[in-house]
This record gives sequence, structure tokens and C-alpha cells, in this order.
Amino acid sequence: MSEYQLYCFAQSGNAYRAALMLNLIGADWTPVWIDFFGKGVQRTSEYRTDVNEMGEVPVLVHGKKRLTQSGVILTYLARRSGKFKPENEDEELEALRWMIFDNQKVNGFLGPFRFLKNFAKPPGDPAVLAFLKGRIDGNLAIVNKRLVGRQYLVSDKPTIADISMTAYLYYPPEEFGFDITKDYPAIGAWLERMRALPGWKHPYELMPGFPLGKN
Ligand SMILES: N[C@@H](CCC(=O)N[C@@H](CS)C(=O)NCC(=O)O)C(=O)O
Repeated sequence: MSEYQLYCFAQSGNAYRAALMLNLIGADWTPVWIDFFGKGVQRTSEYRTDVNEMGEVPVLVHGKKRLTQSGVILTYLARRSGKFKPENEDEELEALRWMIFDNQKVNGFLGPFRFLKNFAKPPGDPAVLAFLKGRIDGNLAIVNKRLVGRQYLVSDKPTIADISMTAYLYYPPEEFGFDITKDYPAIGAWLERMRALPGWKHPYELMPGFPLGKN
């Protein structure tokens, strides 16, 4: 059995953060596929009792430890491996600041937007999509501005804040109806720097369940 197990599925940018970190640090890990769209396993009372009371993916299992919330998982893995770890208290707080902003306002809006556009039955109400798109544009512009003239979000090296921010940003533009790398060039250039890190893989390669219906 591998050292780490990660509950995840290919379409989850939230889970991608943890999967990417595991790969980038060269961890011995196995994905555990969650049938999110079919059976909705994460909504069952068994899942909430045995796996994650919050009813979410990702979940990282490491021996007797079971961790949820990608920010917590990234922090744990950075502390254990010493990789992508902010270097001092100021960097730690700065990384946390960007991870919270990301979870709430960047990928926190991109995830539901993409879900409503591609996977929801019936598809999302256009007014809801328009509201989310407005918030997404405003918040991606903030991230883009942060990255102008900088290599990474927190320092001159990539940290867990950068890994967190990648969540939904590598999924195909067709799934959003706009191209983030073209609309936000500093984000596009930063995504290319992240893509060049040894161990980088696309979410559809790294986690099981793509294309839908193949598991
Ligand atoms: N802030 C959480 C977000 C996790 C999250 O929302 N995951 C989605 C899958 S992408 C989920 O499990 N949603 C539960 C549901 O919609 O039933 C994290 O970063 O881990």
C-alpha cells in the first residue's frame, strides 16, 4: 500500500491542489476515485461518518491521519517534506492570505461556475453564471496584478500558495467559455512556470475519472 491515499476525481480542481503537491514532492501516493457525479458518494451519510464530515473531496489519508481542506493538506505536506514551504513567519502568513483568497474568491467561484456550465443537470441559470463570471473577472484581475513583475505569489520560489492557486486554472478554456491565459497574461506566464516544475501533470492525467463515465 502506498504511503498516502488521496480521495479525488479528475474534474476536481480542489483535489488537484493536493494531487499536484503529492506529485511535485515525489510522494508515494495512490488516488481513491470518488464517484462525485454519478452516485454522489460524498453526499452519503457513510461518507460523512467514515471519510469526511464536511462531505467534500479532497481527503488525504496518511496512516491514522485523515486530513481535509486542501489548504490544510498542503500545509501538512509542506511541513513533512520541507518542499514548497514558506520560509519564515512573514511568508507563512502571506501564503495563508493568498490561499484563503483563492479558496474563497478565485477558485472558490471558478469551481461552481464550471460545474454549473458543464456538469449540473439542469445547467446553471444564466443570471447565476453571469454573477459568478463578474466575481471571477474581478478576482483573476487581482491575481494577475499580483503576478506582474513577480515569479510566484509569495516569494521568488513557488510555495503552497502557488500550488493552491492552480486548482481550476489548467482545465480547458472550452469548459469555462473564456481563456484565462489569454485574458490574464501574467497568470498565463506563471502557469507556464508552474507547468515546468518536475512532477507537474495535468489534472486529467493525475486523477482518475476522465473522461466522465469511464470508471
Ligand atoms: N475548500 C475546500 C473545497 C472542497 C470542495 O468544495 N470540494 C468539492 C469537490 S471539487 C466537493 O467535494 N463538494 C461537495 C459537494 O458539492 O457535494 C478545499 O479546498 O478542500
